[in-house]
Amino acid sequence: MNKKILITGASSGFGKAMAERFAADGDHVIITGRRGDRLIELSEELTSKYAVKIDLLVFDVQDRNAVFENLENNLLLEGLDILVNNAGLALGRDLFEDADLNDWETMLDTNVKGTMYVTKAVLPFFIQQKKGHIINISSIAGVEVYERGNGYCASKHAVTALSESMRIDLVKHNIKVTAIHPGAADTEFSLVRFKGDIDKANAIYTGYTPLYGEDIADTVFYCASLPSHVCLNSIVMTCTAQPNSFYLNKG
Ligand code: NDP
Ligand code: 8X3
Repeated sequence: MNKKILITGASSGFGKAMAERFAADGDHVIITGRRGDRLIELSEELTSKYAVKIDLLVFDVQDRNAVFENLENNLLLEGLDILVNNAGLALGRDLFEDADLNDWETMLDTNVKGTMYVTKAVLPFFIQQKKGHIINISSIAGVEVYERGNGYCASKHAVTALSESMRIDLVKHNIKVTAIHPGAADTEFSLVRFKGDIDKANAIYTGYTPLYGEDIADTVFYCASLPSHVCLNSIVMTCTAQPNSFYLNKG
């Protein structure tokens, strides 16, 4: 496609798979995250495999100053075609009354404020060039709630609301906004959610075939490949065994 794309949270999971999908297409990919060592490794791997330009920026999306220092007026972003707001996380799977306030704050700061800061910092490039595509990775948890999902579901419902709001406000600048809502996908997501408890994390993905990062990457790539007059506004995607946010057919 010969496009320039910025992907947040590319050191693992969906973001890493997206970086590879777009690099395989010959696109210029800018990858971001907090773990710089992983980004360097990915950048070297993709550059040697696909002979494409990969740039990396290391910052925490919760840190408003760091977001603007890295993105605002950064000439690397001139001619940017696509921003994927993917960086995010869940922490805890507790009943509302037991949930940790720090977990709630980290999820809201990362998933909601991170998406707002990054988009705001990148937006002047899209407005100036009168085109752009923002792809927000929300979740099925941003469409339906489930038991013990409280803070995470709230954060992803906010990402869904922001996506719809951005689509209305930014249409005059010819900016597309797509929200993707994946169900259970086997990445480091559950390991993070269960704070390193590998048995709990693995149990989430046993007894059925979940989504994988490549499935989300293919969907994002498809959305980004449509003609300029076509916008996929919202996509809910799950593995076949997951008919909704709280039911999984585990055989
Ligand atoms: P991973 O844990 O594998 O990847 C999360 C990515 O987000 C990492 O690259 C991580 O990088 C980055 N990230 C997290 N916090 C921050 C931060 N404060 N600043 C910058 N980057 C950050 O999970 P997934 O790939 O599964 O998750 C990607 C997105 O998809 C998330 O928004 C998640 O909520 C959403 N999602 C996941 C689903 C799933 O079942 N896996 C389903 C639906 C949606 P680093 O740690 O290096 O900063
Ligand atoms: C991640 C999917 O179902 O764990 O967003 O909330 S779920």
